[in-house]
Amino acid sequence: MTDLKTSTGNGGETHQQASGDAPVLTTNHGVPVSDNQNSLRSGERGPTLLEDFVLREKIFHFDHERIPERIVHARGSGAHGVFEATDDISDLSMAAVFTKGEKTEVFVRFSTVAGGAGSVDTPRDVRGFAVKFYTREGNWDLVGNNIPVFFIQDAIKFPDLIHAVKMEADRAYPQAGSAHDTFWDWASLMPESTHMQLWAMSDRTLPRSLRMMEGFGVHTFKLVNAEGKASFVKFHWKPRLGIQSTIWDEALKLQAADNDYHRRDLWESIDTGAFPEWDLGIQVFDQAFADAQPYDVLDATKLIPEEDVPVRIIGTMTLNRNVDNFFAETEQVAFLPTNIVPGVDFSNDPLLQGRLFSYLDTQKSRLGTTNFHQIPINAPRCPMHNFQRDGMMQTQVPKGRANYEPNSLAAHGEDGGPRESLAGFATANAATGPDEQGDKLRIRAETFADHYSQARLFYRSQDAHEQAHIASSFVFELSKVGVLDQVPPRVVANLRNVDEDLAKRVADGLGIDLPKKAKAAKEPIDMAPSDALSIHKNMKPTLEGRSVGILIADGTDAAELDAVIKAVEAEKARAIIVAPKVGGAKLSDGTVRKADGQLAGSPSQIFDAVAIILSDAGCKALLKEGAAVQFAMDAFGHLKAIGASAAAKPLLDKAGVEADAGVTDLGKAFVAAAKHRFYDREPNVRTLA
Ligand code: HDE
Repeated sequence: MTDLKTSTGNGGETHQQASGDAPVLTTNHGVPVSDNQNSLRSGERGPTLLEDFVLREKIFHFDHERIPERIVHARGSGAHGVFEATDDISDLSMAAVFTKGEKTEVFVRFSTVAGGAGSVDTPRDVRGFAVKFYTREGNWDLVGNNIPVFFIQDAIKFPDLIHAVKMEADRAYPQAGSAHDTFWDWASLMPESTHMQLWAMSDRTLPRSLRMMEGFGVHTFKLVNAEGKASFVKFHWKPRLGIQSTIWDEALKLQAADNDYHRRDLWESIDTGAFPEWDLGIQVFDQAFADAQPYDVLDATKLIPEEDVPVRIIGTMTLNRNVDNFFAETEQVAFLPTNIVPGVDFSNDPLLQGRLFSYLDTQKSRLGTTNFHQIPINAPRCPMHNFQRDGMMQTQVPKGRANYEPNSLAAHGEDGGPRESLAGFATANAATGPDEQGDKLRIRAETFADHYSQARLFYRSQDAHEQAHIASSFVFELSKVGVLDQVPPRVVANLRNVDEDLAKRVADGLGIDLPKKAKAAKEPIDMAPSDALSIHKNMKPTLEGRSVGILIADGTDAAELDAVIKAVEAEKARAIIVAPKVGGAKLSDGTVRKADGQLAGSPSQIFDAVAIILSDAGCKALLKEGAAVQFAMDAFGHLKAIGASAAAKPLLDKAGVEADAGVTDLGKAFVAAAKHRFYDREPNVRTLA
């Protein structure tokens, strides 16, 4: 128990002196500190002394608290958890992490890509989905994204992509968004980015929650079994809560309402025991399948439709513990695609091959030392021995003389150090294809030349609402292109190769003439649409893990309120009470019900559905409250269910809420409606491209 005695110093400041079990405050070198309020000075009003090592150490350490932020994926949120293998795949991989029933500790970091560490959580952006498995055979890092394809085919283009998308070099804006000149200038000149552009312009880049996103390893990897037989594999994470996204206007308003919307949502879910879960799935295929496809499986701008190779679920990941310290864990975690274990191997995907260099290199720059693997969050949980020595911030103290190998020190009774083992990678480098070597060339295979067929596949697999969102996003983003008039037509010229209707809608939305179709390096083909690529076709009608905002005011019926709370909680959702004053509202039965949020700071965009429970007098008072009108108006505009008491009708009318399937009374119909979004309402509330 901390037991602190408080005394007051000359200036009236508080001194807390340790006694009992409270630890003594010390310097970094263990010297007790008697006074943490006053620096050492010559006389009461004299100069501060250079010899004050307590002051100097404290300020010195503070001055160096920041480390370079990640060049990409700087803004992230992390959590600990466990992965449990649920299927036997020993015929495919010898990795211990996949042994049925095996539980492996994991650390996950989700991130946006373009923004800085202090940027907001909800811009339109790809999300990183990086998982470190601390397996008993060493760390395996699956460093993926929430989109299964990437903008480029070759790592050599990555610096250009990132320079173009991040804030512009001279003016240092915009922060965290692609809606600006340089990104679209670059993208319009890179037809290979078209497929990913379509994903980026879809609602995939507006996740409702990190807990409701899919994750993808993106590249083709290999699994290798104990006989050395290799198979190709793509990794998928499927969220147990279903995929769900917000819509653009909602995402924009979320930025204003809560910069930390996703970070807070992840933290609070874990904190309240609603642990986020994903199933790990694999698509496994062989060289014969790869050879038969109209795309190259080594091309990271391509996916493999789940209808062609079904996703087989092989395990479940549960995030069950928040970090103890953001910096020590989430900031210092270092993911390395080079971290693989026996039984998992790389393919020759040229994007993956480039990543294998980049991540190791960047950690040295970010964390300052080649010994970053010793930081607790990065250290393997299994034993680790080798002959690497010294370096900055070395924390291990190896004993003896064995820092080289081979050696015969053991013959003299000395510790000779570790030795190689065939349990390692002897069999893991099994080749999969016949053409894995050849002449030294800077060249791209002809099989990488089709940049449009899968973009078309993606677009045509979406429902009508999703297509309208994609077209509208292109219009929005290209409308933000300033002086570079040549850029929007160039994007639309590319889109004509994807889908003529999409191109027309974008041109029309921009108010420009339809440009000539861009010349395709290879004519696109029509692939069979894949339902797995649509969010809407895969949404789960559920309230689990969601939240319902309940707007009340003085006079709200207590029984009605309690019934809604009970019904919402029965669905494993959170019921959050919003009132004009955070102290609460005086209900019909005379009791005061405390609010979870004040109306002005709890707009409806932070909830999945809203209930508005008002008395006649309460409603009358709220009619003059802009935030209350906006609460209803935005819930309607963001296609959410609205359950309202009869007395709340004037507020709904003022907010322009029209009767439809999503506007209900407070009974069972409300909870049923709250499990959905009402996309059919959208044409009534906004014009989409
Ligand atoms: Fe990354 N990427 N990347 N990336 N990436 C980084 O590594 C890089 C790529 C991804 O939460 C950096 O530690 C290159 C694809 C995630 O800490 C850096 C290329 C995919 C994270 C880097 C790619 C990703 C990163 C910056 C092209 C999806 C955040 C800080 C060849 C499969 C990990 C760091 C975390 C981070 C380089 C392309 C995912 C600079 C050169 C494709 C999730 O090393």
